[in-house]
Amino acid sequence: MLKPQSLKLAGADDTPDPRSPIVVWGLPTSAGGGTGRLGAENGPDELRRASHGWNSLRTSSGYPFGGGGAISDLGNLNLDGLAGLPLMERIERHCPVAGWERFLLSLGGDHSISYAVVKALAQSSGQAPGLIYFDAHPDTVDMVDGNRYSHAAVLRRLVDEGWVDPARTLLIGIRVPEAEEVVYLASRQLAVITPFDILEKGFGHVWSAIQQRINGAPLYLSLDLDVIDAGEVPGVENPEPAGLSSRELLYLVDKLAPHLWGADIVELSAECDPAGITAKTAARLAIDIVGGKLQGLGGG
Ligand SMILES: [Mn+2]
Repeated sequence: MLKPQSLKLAGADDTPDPRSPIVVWGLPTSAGGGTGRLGAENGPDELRRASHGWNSLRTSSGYPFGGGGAISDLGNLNLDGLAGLPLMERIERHCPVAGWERFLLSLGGDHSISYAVVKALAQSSGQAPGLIYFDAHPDTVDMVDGNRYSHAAVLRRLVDEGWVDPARTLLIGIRVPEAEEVVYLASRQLAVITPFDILEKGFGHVWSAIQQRINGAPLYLSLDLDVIDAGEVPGVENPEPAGLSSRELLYLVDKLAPHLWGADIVELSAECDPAGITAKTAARLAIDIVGGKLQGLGGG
């Protein structure tokens, strides 16, 4: 069901081994979207392709890595024709990492995939992670057109079903919540940092809020590319103005990466990315995540 392929994330070993400290897989679907532009099903391969745009691999803060068998890209899971609950169940069933025993980077796909991945990891370990959620949207509507597993409902499902720890959850970059989402976020006391908060309080404030959630239990990063300003990333399903710059996001992700236990990068829609800039930005984020994690593990 998992199709190994010749196109791999830069730095990944030629021969994938699911027991590697860092495991990468692609979840090519746009079935959880549908409120805007599509194309997220090509996201995993477009990100992989863009990751080969540099001659040598180093994180944004300069840590060099690559080779040595530490990173395995297992390919894409076939999700053709699936939507809603059956789509989630397919992802959960084939999740290549049990518990938090090794680092899993999932390449979306629209944001709905995060529900299935986080649920699979939390369920198999019995440990609900803290969650750093970079997104323009809080993804906490109850359902979209009857779909409870829409990309706009993913965080609400994770919180309500207990697959993440709400006290260790932090939303960053939120700027266009729906009315029902404002009510929901307050009712669950979920912490939100908006781009205007960042403007007023600076990045020291954001980093200390992140640091409060690093301690102890597992910490998961879910990274919706639309957290970045629409002017920098046209290739997402729902681009929004007034977002973070890629420089700001890479700064935070580079610092955060060594502390992570799992991550995803979602919503890359190559069809709306004529100059390939969104794919290149997504690739840099992936490089900072796996490179920073390797640095944290003391290898590479
Ligand atoms: Mn999202």
